[in-house]
Amino acid sequence: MYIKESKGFPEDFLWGAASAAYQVEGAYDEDGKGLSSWDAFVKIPGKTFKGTTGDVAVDHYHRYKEDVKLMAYIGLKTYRFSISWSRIFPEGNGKLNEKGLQFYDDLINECIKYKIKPMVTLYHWDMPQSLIDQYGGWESRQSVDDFVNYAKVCFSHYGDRVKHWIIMNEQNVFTSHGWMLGTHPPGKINDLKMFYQVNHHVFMAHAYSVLALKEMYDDALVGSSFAFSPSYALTNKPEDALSKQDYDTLQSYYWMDVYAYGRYPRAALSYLESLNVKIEMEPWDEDILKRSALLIDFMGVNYYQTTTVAYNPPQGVNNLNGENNSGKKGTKAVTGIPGLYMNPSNDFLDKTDWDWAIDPSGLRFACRDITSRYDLPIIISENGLGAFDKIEDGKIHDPYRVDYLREHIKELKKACDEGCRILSYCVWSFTDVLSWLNGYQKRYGLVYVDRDEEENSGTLKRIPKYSYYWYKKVIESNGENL
Ligand code: BGP
Repeated sequence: MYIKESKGFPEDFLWGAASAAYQVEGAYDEDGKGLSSWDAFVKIPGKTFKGTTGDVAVDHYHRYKEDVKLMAYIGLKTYRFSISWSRIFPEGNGKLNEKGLQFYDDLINECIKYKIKPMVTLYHWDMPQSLIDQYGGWESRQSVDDFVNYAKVCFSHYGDRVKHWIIMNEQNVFTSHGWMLGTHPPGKINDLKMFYQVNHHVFMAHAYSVLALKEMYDDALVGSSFAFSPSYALTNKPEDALSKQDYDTLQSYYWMDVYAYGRYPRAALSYLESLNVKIEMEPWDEDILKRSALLIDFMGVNYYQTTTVAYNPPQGVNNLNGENNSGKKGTKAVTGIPGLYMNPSNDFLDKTDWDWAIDPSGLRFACRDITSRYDLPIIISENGLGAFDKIEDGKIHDPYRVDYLREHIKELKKACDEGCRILSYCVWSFTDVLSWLNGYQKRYGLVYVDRDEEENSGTLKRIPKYSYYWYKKVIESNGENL
């Protein structure tokens, strides 16, 4: 849409950067923390790139003060981080761990000291292992009660200082990797029934948490973050357009509709019925989902790339996992579900070394789509570039990351001009972090961390990259100086 004059970003826009507990904290068994699903999963040979773990990660647990100080220097307005459930409840339920509570108290207070608003994610994939041992984790309905109990403890303990809450991070990603692709815990492959059942439990955990938070703090802002890859039809053949609809329904709206409308898309339910998949629900679930949908304040969006969709005949591509986890460009395979759709590469777009399509306009497309469909404010809770960064003369020159971020921010600004209500933009990630399946070599940070795949490698020293200094100017100019 051509808008004559840009109004730019709103004055109170929250420029941020993000992390997740498992990817940065380390200290995996310190101060009473229980093991999480990821602590256990990474120890299974062959599950992660070169066997990398988050045992030490980038040691944020011990170095958070240094990290927050670096955030303060560039004037970061918000720091998005996640709480590790098994630090608060080592067993997931039962006994509370005061030292775990204290860690996040300290981190939150440190942020506030520098006027950085803490934006807290409650679940960024590290389920307490004990709950998996007790009853299969998310596979059991019991997980809903235990999650909501954990959520309430966090709300009542930190809610006086934390205004922005993200309940779930990328429910679509952790459930599909966990129960369809077998690449995240619990490592199950093609367990379609359980995949949808688990999702229902996670939706209920999200919904009850939203209701609980609003009862305690009606001025809190709450939502969940969705990994949104908007799609383009490969051609204007009607069958490609319909496959795009199937893709959107099953891969995007299936989650966002539940968060925002409190109901599953009808086409998805019909499809599941045809596969004999029936989601077990309590009679009151629909009502709870609807009530929570009325209360969410934003749609959280983690945006990295768009997807291309083409019709896939019943005898066609049958491949759920095409991921390139090595960083060897051009090794991603085409994925597809026979009879529904396939996802060929988009020849109009450049790719990262991990074959993620680089598409800044996709971010604007995502915001426009959410605004039209749900009319909700949006928090961009992640966006960034994974790359091989090299130190030269003690410095990291990453103009490619600046280009990536600049182009995405430009498109975001256009989305604001087009009426989207964007509240915040968080770069993934503040420091370099452990990439779940890609080790330490896939770096996203504005700040370099001296370590690689080997445990106890590197000094863990923090070195601000060129992109860090660039982002400082972006924040100072409220997105005008790009
Ligand atoms: C999102 C996750 C993040 C982060 C990011 C980059 O899916 O929420 O935790 O990891 O993607 O992904 P990757 O590390 O696989 O490159």
